[in-house]
Amino acid sequence: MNTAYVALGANLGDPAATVLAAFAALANLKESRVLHSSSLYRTAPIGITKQPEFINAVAQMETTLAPEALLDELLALEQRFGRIRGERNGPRTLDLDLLLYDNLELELPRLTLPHPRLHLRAFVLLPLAEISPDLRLAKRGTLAAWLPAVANQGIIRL
Ligand code: PH2
Ligand code: MG
Ligand code: MG
Repeated sequence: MNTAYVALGANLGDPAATVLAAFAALANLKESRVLHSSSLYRTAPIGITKQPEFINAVAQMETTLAPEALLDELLALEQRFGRIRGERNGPRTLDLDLLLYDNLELELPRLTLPHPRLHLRAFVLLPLAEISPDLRLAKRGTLAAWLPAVANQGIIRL
């Protein structure tokens, strides 16, 4: 068994309902189960700031799928939820990002682990810290050490 963390994000349609439905879909993924789901967070858009607020959350999963197989399942779920890939970092009905997979460090064209920006984003760090406060990141130390750096990013736990 392997432990994987998945970030959920949505800012089109009914984002809160989508993220809750996505948690349920993750729980039904083959060879996998959800161990912990974070609260939902309402978050200010990072990057392209002129787009609707996001709902974000994080799931801790247990899986026997290999990292790329899990990624394929996540991308298929995005499609099932009606994701249309438009502008990079633009609005989306559902974004599922693989954040961490055990302590694996991986650099593939389509998958970098740990997720290269996770420690810079309150919308990932806060839900992650909620469900796994003692987590350490490969080469980046504790989650807690990164929290002050994102304190000015607008985020509300719902
Ligand atoms: N995702 C992005 C870019 N910006 N901002 C927030 N608040 N939440 C996101 O999930 C998000 C973002 C690219 O995936
Ligand atoms: Mg993303
Ligand atoms: Mg993504």
